[in-house]
Amino acid sequence: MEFLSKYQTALQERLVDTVLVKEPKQLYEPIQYIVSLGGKRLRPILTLMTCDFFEVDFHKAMNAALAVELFHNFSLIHDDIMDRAPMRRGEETVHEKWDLNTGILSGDAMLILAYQLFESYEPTMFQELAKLFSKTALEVCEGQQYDVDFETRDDVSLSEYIHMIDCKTAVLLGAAMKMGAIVAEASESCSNHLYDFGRNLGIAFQLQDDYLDVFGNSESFGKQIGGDIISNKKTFMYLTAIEKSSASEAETLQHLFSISPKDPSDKIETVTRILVASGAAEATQNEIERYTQKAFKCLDRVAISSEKKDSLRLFGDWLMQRTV
Ligand code: GRG
Repeated sequence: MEFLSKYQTALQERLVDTVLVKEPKQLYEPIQYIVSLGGKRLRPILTLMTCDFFEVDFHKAMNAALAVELFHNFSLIHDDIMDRAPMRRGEETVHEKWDLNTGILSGDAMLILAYQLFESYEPTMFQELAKLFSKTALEVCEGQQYDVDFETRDDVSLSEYIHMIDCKTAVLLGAAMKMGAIVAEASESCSNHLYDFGRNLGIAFQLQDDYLDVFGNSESFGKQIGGDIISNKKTFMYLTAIEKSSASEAETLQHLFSISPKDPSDKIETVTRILVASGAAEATQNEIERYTQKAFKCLDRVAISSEKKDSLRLFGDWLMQRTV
């Protein structure tokens, strides 16, 4: 993805400066640590790219892009605490490397730092960006709560699941793009279509994340494989398998998702087998494709050149072929 390198380079330089360690080190080192572990930087790239596509210097969107990436990294620290996850981006999670309280406070500081970055915009733009950011952050919280609630429910529907990942993951991709459009002073209609593009792509992206959690490679994916199975997460793939399996296989799945064995390897193996045999794994891939195409459709009424729309489609296709 050659055309992304100019955004990546500019972003990396500014990110390094944004997370410099100062006193107290215990607060700032974990911030530098999580950010320096890398990641794909999808969300800030989307912000910069969107601004650029409206022919406005993308550096103008840099602080909004940095805010989105800091917010994303903050949410990863807190998510890993809530999930008791040992690994992130192939390395120890913040709460494992330091401790729980450090993860909570450094995460909180990142959220404030993210808000602070909007202060560089003039009042009208600041208000628009901050408003979108607050709305999005609250939706992410709602999504996270639904996710937690679903762990103890056995009647979650597919549409409830999609609503949960829309809130937890997709709205941030949509907001990242809309922020680029706001900075570029694009029309409201264009900004909203790009928001919808990002949101649909975000749903496809989270479905892909769930798929990779089972079928990915732990080294390239950077997380423990089978983590969602271990923590009994009722993903789209699990819910589809329940619908598509025979009564006895569905019962096995339901039972396995009600226990937490010390050694989860047999559980992971059986669940994985049922996910494939029931056709749920394939159905999830079809759903990823359906949301990706839905996202592409949103580009029809965006006033940017067809060449730029092609770049966004390329980006979407690349995202859905990822193993990371
Ligand atoms: C918003 C106040 C407030 C609290 C946050 C913890 C929490 C509440 C929400 C969790 C949100 C979350 C972590 C969703 C998962 C999204 C997701 C798919 C993460 C992985 O994204 P990638 O693959 O990661 O882009 P990299 O490592 O590439 O940056």
